[in-house]
Amino acid sequence: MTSFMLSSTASIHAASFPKHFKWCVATSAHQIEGHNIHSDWWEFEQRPGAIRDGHPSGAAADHWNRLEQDTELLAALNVQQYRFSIEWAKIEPRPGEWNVEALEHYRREIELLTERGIEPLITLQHFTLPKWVADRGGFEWSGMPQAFARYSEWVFSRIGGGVRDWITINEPQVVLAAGYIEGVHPPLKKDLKSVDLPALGMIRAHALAYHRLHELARSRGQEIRVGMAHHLRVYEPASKWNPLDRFAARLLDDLGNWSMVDALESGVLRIRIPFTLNVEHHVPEARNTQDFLGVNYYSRDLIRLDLSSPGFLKRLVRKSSPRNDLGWEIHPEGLYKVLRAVNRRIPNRPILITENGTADHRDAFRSQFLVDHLKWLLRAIEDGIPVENYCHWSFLDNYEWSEGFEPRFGLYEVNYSTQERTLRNSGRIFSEIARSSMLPDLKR
Ligand code: IFM
Repeated sequence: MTSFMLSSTASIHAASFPKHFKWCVATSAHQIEGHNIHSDWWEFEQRPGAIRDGHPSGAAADHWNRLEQDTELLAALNVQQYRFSIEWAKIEPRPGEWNVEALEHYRREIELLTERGIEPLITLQHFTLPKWVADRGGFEWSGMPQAFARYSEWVFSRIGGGVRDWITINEPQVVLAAGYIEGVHPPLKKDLKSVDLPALGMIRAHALAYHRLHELARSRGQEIRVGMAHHLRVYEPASKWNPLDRFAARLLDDLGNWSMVDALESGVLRIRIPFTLNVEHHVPEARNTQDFLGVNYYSRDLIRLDLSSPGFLKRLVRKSSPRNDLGWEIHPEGLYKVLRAVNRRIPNRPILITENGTADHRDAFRSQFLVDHLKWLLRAIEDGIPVENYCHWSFLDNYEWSEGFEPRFGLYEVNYSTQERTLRNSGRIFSEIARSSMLPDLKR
């Protein structure tokens, strides 16, 4: 096992991050809080075979009962910002029935953070839905935009007074791919054509919530920003000499990376999948509804057109490339490529890095991953790309959806038998970077 240490010669990367740059770590409610019993995921996890390691989320990292201690651990990372999600299924377990205790819990969480000078960055929907919403069709349900906007307003009007930045929906691209194409997340559909309705539902839900939150904020004289967290990947042809691979990579880039981003700019959602789907939805209320762009970056896929694969595409990783515990390619330059692509598409819009991290249960390469990605991020900032922050995924180990508890993304290790948290070496390095806003040279 390789472990990385901060060099005793204090060799710090010459350039440092801008003065107001914010260091942040991220989580989502279902993955850490535990007992999300009124959600669609809770039900899904009980099915045999649903979760790779066979474990439902249960108590997860028991964060619900450890707010005080966990906030201390957050503060020890020297972060200025914490991205977390509010759980709709806990706030509104049945239609129109508002759980005031759950709301009070999140109010307290915001208070604890604020007392320590940590700014909350709130996600309103991160993969899970209340079961009653999922039973009505989730994002395919015509009442979804109203229901989501009503929930968002309820939260904002009661506990949003001190919160500036709001993320409506986390990774719409992953919800569509995993839930509607690959069929590994609820609602377990496996049909390329089925992405049309939920994609439209997400755009409408976001747009309605965007306008309602802004109206409310205006009426209170509060300044807020609202956006989405987009999962952006690098898609490159498996062989750059093969025009079919180039075509396939381009297609996936348009569809996977940009269809939702563009819809929130232009108010037009275009989904083009050859021989399958060719639709254009006009949603004028969605035009110009991202005050910032949330970027979740993890990896690169090399794309091969392959008629025998589902969707006619194969995702490959070059044999020589480093991979994480989940087999994802580690491609730090990809963060730079993605940021350049965003800034070319939507020049000068504030960008938040809402997630970046890796599954590394031995903490063998996370430190190097972190520093390498941050070097490329710094280069993007030096190029003038307006990136305001960096949220590392994740603050602590958590429930990795259908992969269960095995993948370890945390700066803190969690022992799920005792719920004990231990700062990893990479966590130490992160906290030093967050304190100094400078990059260390790591020695092995
Ligand atoms: O754990 C997830 C998170 O919920 C969404 N973005 C990717 C992370 C790692 O897979």
